[in-house]
Amino acid sequence: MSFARFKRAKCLRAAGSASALKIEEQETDPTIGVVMKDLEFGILPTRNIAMLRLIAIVATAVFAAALASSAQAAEPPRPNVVFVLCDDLRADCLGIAGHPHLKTPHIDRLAAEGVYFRNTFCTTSLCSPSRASILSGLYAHAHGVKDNFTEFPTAMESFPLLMQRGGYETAYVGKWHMGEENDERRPGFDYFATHKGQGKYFDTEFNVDGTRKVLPGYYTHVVTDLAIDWIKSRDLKKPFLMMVGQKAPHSFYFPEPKYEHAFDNVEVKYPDTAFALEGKPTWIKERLSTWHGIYGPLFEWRKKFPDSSPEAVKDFAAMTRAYWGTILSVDDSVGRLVATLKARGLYDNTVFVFMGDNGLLNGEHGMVDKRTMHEPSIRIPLIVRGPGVGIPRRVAMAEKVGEGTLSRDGSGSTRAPVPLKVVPRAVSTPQTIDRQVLTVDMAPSLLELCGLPPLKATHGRSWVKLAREGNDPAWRKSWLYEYNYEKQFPYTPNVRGVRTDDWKYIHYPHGDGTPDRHLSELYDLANDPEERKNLAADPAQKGRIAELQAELARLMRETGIEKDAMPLDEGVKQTLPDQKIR
Ligand SMILES: [Ca+2]
Repeated sequence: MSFARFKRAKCLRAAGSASALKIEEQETDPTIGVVMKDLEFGILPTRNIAMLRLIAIVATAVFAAALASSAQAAEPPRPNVVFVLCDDLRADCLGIAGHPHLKTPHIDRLAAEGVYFRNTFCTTSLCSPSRASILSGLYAHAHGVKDNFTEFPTAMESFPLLMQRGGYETAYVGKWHMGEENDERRPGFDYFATHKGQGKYFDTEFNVDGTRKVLPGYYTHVVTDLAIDWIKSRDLKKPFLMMVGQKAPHSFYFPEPKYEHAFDNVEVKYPDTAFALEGKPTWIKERLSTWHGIYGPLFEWRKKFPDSSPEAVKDFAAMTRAYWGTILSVDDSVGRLVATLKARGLYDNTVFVFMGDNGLLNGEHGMVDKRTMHEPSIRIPLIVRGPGVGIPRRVAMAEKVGEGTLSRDGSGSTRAPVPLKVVPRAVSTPQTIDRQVLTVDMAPSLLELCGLPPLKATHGRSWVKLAREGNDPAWRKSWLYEYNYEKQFPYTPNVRGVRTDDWKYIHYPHGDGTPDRHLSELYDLANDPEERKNLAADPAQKGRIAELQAELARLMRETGIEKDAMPLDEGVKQTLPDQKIR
């Protein structure tokens, strides 16, 4: 778009003692994804109209030059991708999600400048299966990583592999966690820096692209350093993909020293739902004192267990504060990555993804950990910022004038506006998507954003149209959840369920084809988002349950389940898991 295409540009004198500088434009330029409508510099509280005009001329010239520069490129370069994948990050543990105590300004800013997918879910709430679904776009029953001990199949397609084939330089740093004992490079990546198993919050031994060494320091910053070093070493002839696998905020929770006491003054209680177990399946009550229950050891925050006394909540509070503390470092890491991209002029052509692999129960229904199909376990954060993402929005100028900042609401300084500096930038108005987005949607979406061919097979759908237009009437209205009983963690049965926009039906197959031995669960999510009242035994819901069972069967067929193979449910056990795999 050239300056000549501006339909109107004019200075308006606002009423009263203040003046407003305004440029109006009704056209949209799809190449830059910006609606140039009603650009407003804000209220300038000065009497110097000559200076106003000077500002107008310089501001519009600078902005027009920026637009012309965008238009001159025959084809926009393919975007880089920076993908931060957190481990066990609850969807509500971000400032943008309205958390009452956690401040995450860097992550919030990504959301403010991009798209915030407020209803994103994992299809299996367990680290390795979910990570494999993010990479491959497939359900666990199809990619085969059904537990935390299975490698991602080397021959399986993934979005990094297709990006590498499509001319991207690809890198992975941090927690991979598919294959406990393997820290070698995986297919699809030109550079790989990971470690065996879970890694540690301090001083983890990494295999940095073939060289094993202990990298001293706090994990979150160590992997950020690795990522930044790699980004800085690009010659930029090729676009790149940098995936950062954070360990945080996975258990056991150790914040870095500066955040160790960040939440000491916050009172933490068990959530109300921990005590509202009437009408719930018996296995949920059996779980209370186990490794995954609120009266159990709480990832070693409680030394004497089980303890159901009211005062034992102090251990739960300490655990929760530590969990939150690790998230503050993740936000710092995002800030450093963004600063690096900006300093190298890469930010605006980089798709920045911030995501979690699965949710986490923090006391809800008396549970800690994940694996179940309850909301805190399946909800994950997803924020995407970058070219091709987000509907065109109103854009404003932010500009420093003298010692005061002009602002759109007129709250800037009243001092004389010298010297002049004008910088075009996007205004921060979060674009929130409410449709149900899944882990399996990531791979098809990123490939579309990068202009690459799709996966041969996927259970996911690209959300690019959703992200660009704000809605997609043909978007899914229901989806399948699956989890398989683990002998190593015998605290959750087999789970099969369906979630629609408003309802959730969960059942717990025994694993040998015989009738269920656990009560199923039915929740009216629109009226009971905290899943307090299980309606599965309500005779009035018989018809609805039949409908949801039919939908579950349809989704299983759609995702290629002919015979639903799963382990035998050996019941909830009070034994602790093996020390090596905790
Ligand atoms: Ca995880």
